[in-house]
Amino acid sequence: MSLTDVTDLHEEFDGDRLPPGQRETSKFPVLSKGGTPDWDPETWEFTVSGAVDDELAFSWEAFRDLPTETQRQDFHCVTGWSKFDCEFTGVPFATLAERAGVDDEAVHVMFSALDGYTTDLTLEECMREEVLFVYEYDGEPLAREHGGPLRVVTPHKYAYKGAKWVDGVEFLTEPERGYWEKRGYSDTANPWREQRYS
Ligand SMILES: Nc1nc2c(c(=O)[nH]1)N[C@H]1C(S)=C(S)[C@@H](COP(=O)(O)O)O[C@H]1N2
Ligand SMILES: [Mo]
Repeated sequence: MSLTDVTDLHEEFDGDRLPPGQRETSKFPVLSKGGTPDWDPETWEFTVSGAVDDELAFSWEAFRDLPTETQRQDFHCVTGWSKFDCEFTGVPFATLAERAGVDDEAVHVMFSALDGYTTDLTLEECMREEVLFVYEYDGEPLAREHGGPLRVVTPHKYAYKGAKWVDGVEFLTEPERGYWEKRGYSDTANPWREQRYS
């Protein structure tokens, strides 16, 4: 199995591995706005929509046929904890973007999830290699409370930018704000710049 280590990405932001104001934890706390939503592998559908050439829809079975990558990543929660060396396996965002064919006018992305959560990022920030749709953690199926069957990871951002239970990604021609972004959390969310609030 090939493993890409992206735990050095803090160097790009001239920061320490532990971003300012964070403390390291070896636990993996659960942070959800509500409970863990139900999912049914028979009816679950993941959609790619908006400003693309071809809108896509995947069943759980079809999604599992997409090529995956495993990365070692750090995880930074805006509430102040960081977890180092998470091994995530999933499908790169860029792979799905390529398959759908993103329009030239697309500049922004909105992720949606089974619990009604949404979060947004610029297209450019999504196309980075470390943005993955993850379904395995440390070689095991991703736990339901951590977003299983499928979640997004964004180690270059605070973790609220990574939607758990993700079931849709929409390409937008203008920026829009997601759940926490509308409620005062930072749009840009760079941990090394301590962009916690807007
Ligand atoms: N669908 C969904 N995704 C979500 C959230 C949520 O409430 N719903 N919480 C976010 C927040 S604030 C954080 S810190 C991480 C927490 O992930 P974890 O519970 O696996 O630690 O998920 C993010 N993604
Ligand atoms: Mo968070």
